Amino acid sequence: MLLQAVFLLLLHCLASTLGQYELCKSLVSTDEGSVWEQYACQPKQASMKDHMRIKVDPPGITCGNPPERFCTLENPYLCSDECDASNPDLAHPPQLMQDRERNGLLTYWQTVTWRRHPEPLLANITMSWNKSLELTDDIQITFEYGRPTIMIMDKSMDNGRSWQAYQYYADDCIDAFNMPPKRVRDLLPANITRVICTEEYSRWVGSKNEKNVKFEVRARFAVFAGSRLQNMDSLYTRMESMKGLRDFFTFTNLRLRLLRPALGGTYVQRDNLLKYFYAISNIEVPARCKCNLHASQCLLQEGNLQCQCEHNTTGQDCQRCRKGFKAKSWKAGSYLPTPNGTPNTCTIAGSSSGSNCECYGHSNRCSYIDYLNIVTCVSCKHNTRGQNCQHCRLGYFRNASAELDDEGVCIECNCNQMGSVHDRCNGTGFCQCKDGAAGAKCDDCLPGYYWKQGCYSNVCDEEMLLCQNGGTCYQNQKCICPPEFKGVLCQQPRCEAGKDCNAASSLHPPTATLLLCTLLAHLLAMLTPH
Ligand SMILES: *[C@@H]1O[C@H](CO)[C@@H](O)[C@H](O)[C@H]1NC(C)=O
Ligand SMILES: *[C@@H]1O[C@H](CO)[C@@H](O)[C@H](O)[C@H]1NC(C)=O
Ligand SMILES: *[C@@H]1O[C@H](CO)[C@@H](O)[C@H](O)[C@H]1NC(C)=O
Ligand SMILES: *[C@@H]1O[C@H](CO)[C@@H](O)[C@H](O)[C@H]1NC(C)=O
Ligand SMILES: *[C@@H]1O[C@H](CO)[C@@H](O)[C@H](O)[C@H]1NC(C)=O
Ligand SMILES: *[C@@H]1O[C@H](CO)[C@@H](O)[C@H](O)[C@H]1NC(C)=O
Ligand SMILES: [Ca+2]
Repeated sequence: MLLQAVFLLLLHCLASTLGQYELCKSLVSTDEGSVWEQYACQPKQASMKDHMRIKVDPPGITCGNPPERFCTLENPYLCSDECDASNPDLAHPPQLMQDRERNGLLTYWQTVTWRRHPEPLLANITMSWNKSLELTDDIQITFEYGRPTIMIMDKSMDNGRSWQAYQYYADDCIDAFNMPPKRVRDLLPANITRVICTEEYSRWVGSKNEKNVKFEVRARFAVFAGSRLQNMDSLYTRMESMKGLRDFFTFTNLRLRLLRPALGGTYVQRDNLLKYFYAISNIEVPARCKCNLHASQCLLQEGNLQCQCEHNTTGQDCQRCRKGFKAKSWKAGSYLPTPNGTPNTCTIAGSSSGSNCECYGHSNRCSYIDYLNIVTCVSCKHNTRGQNCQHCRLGYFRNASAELDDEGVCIECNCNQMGSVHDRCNGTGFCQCKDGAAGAKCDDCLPGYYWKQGCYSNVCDEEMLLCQNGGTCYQNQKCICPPEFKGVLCQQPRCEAGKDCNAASSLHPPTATLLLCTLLAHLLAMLTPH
């Protein structure tokens, strides 16, 4: 008991001197010797601008090629400044947004001027890391010569395959985006992950007074952790419990869409378009690598950030268990219970709780079945089943290129409902087809059949089952006959031989009358007593 108390105290000291979750494991001595204790851990915050790749679009948007003059909003008639890409002293290439400025020398990327007005002056800045990151403080973009009056920040969480809006910026949110203006500090806790439009960073206050545009992270954290972030435990607890909160701060790429430059607080003055352009001197992105609480270090390896995974995990984000450590399925570490969290370590296959039940990482639980005297995995995930989660569920088949412990080991059969007998398939994914259906998934028809929510044999075609008497075959389903013919293949004339068939269309009223008369005659015959 005492030992435990001392140990906990020690841990607490460590946690408070190191900052929270900075330690993945430590060697502690117990009565049985030294053992590793494991804790939830995460890398420190870093300045991610050092690792970002910047791309600027469209290609000709950077100024200086050809060289051009520009003026400033504050000094609109002194247009002596020059941008020249071929002169290092006068060039403003994109990398000046992420350099480390020395000796107070301001360096910035700059675009061409708005000579083409009224065509909009548009520029995209795409920042990529090829790594999941989590924001730890405000993103801050520093604009020289005025902040844009309309701008969107986007983010991607899948290395640029899909994008979503992160925040809208405008001097008039209704006018630019038809969104009511909001400030982060006014958001309710439940609305903290909302994508808002803000006017705080777009209004004209003079280009030297306020240069920064922020994406506010600190103010969002403060909603849970207090104004001085004094209660981080409360934030970490929310990170675990509030849906979408952690993902809100997670990204792999950011994109700035600059839609309208600073205007100096007035309308565009067409007689001097050389004072309108974008210039960015710095983009600060304070974040940490997302390592799923399984690493305290994140290092550059072959040009890419990589979590240094502990807890027997692996992958760029420690998002998998290492080979041979898949007795349970992988889980992210947890911030709870504070202050040290839960590591959710991957354990060696076959060693889980001494029961020797291998579930290939598809289940966390085993259960002993008394009357069979076996231990079996419970609730196999990833569409597996069986005592060791070693089979695929019905309707799934084994992925030949995946190991048994791969999450993608079972592939859905995907049998076509109309074309197949049932939704099961054989070991190579072939479904069992109904008559006339074909293909691995039974979504095709054999020759001589046509598809109409299943396969049906052709009524007509261009070879054997020809429509006759000038009829045309409609999608193998029926013959469209000329008016004088009927029958499946239009083989039958509408009127029998010997009858008067001259006026096919005027035939109907007399026929109907005839029919009525015949009926009446029959009726009369039935009613008449003999
Ligand atoms: C900026 O990116 C958006 C979204 O992909 C795209 O629609 C737009 O055309 C891009 N603008 C420029 C100037 O490349
Ligand atoms: C992104 O990172 C992964 C994992 O480190 C690496 O395999 C891949 O080559 C990287 N892609 C680029 C474009 O650098
Ligand atoms: C918060 O979200 C609710 C809808 O979930 C919305 O009705 C309300 O206006 C929002 N409040 C603020 C301050 O954004
Ligand atoms: C794997 O995790 C166990 C604890 O479950 C630990 O004792 C062992 O050192 C780890 N192995 C490696 C190679 O990290
Ligand atoms: C089969 O497994 C491989 C290896 O894990 C994986 O890359 C692939 O996506 C899987 N195929 C399907 C259809 O899930
Ligand atoms: C599945 O069925 C297809 C088509 O009938 C056949 O070619 C394949 O060999 C079968 N695979 C297995 C594992 O039975
Ligand atoms: Ca700079």
